Amino acid sequence: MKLSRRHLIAAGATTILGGAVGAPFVARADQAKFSYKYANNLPDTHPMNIRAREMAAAIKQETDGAFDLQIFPSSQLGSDTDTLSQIRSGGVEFFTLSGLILATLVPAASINGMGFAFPDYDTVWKAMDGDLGAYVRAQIAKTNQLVAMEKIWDNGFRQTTTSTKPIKTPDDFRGMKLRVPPSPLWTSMFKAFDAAPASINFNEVYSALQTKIVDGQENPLAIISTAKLYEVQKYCSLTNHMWDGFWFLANKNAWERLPADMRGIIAKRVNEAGVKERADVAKLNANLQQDLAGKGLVFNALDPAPFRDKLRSAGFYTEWKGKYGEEAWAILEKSVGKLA
Ligand code: X2X
Repeated sequence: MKLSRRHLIAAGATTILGGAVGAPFVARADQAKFSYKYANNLPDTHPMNIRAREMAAAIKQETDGAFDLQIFPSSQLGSDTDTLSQIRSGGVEFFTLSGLILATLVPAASINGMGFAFPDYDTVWKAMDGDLGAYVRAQIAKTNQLVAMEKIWDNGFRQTTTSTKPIKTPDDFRGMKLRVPPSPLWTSMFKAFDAAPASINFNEVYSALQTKIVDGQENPLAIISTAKLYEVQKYCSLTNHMWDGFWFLANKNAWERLPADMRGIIAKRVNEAGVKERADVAKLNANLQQDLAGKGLVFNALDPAPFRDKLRSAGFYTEWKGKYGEEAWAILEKSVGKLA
């Protein structure tokens, strides 16, 4: 048999492949059967993303490489509003979203953000790992599009920053142009303080503050620090006006497509990472004040009582009790005491 040049090249190629025996096989075995996207709106340096990376590595290892979680921080896949649409349709498989923004789809999900309701973290975790969290997750499940993992991740108690003046009494909010996340509860609360709230997604907050489209915004210290909002704000008033957390959401179809044992591994690792993230954020929020003051933010504490009184007299609690309904409101008040 006469060997043509083409045959020789082909034979050579076979030999090269042969010489690398095992390599293509290993590559195939290592290839994830499932590659899911997880989107979030926070910087890479926030504990949410640090714990998520750790969690993704643990899941990969425990599933022998069969499940690969790709993390997209900093709203890389779109604003929260966009990403909420994407997770509903399955364009994104996982998303951590503030319950208050999720409330644009599941109204009950903003209930933990009720103004001046939660006094401390102990009360928060008791409620969110207990009846109140279970109630909200059941409402999320009713969408038939989303599934919420059991442990809500911490965003934190929200503080108010401005470029104009500190907030010391409720009247200081009067007429203030304040960025709020897109959610009826936020708009309603700051309107009750006679402020001028503007709904802006988080991915546009830094530039909205920098260009003075708004005077201020409100977020926990861990975000003020990691998103460098201190660069474009002067005052930080410790309003602690609401507690906010992130539900770790899955697209329901994508979730149910996974084998049950894989779902078990993922849920366990996500919840475990969430509990670690809570500790990280609480620690940051407790320790960042000094650090941020060093970067130029001027801090003040305040008495929350007049703020709560103002909301009460503006009819804010009664209005929201009507919106959430008796059942949900009773669960909230069982945790935090009487509001309305
Ligand atoms: O948008 C915000 O301010 C943030 C990052 O706190 C939320 O996700 C609600």
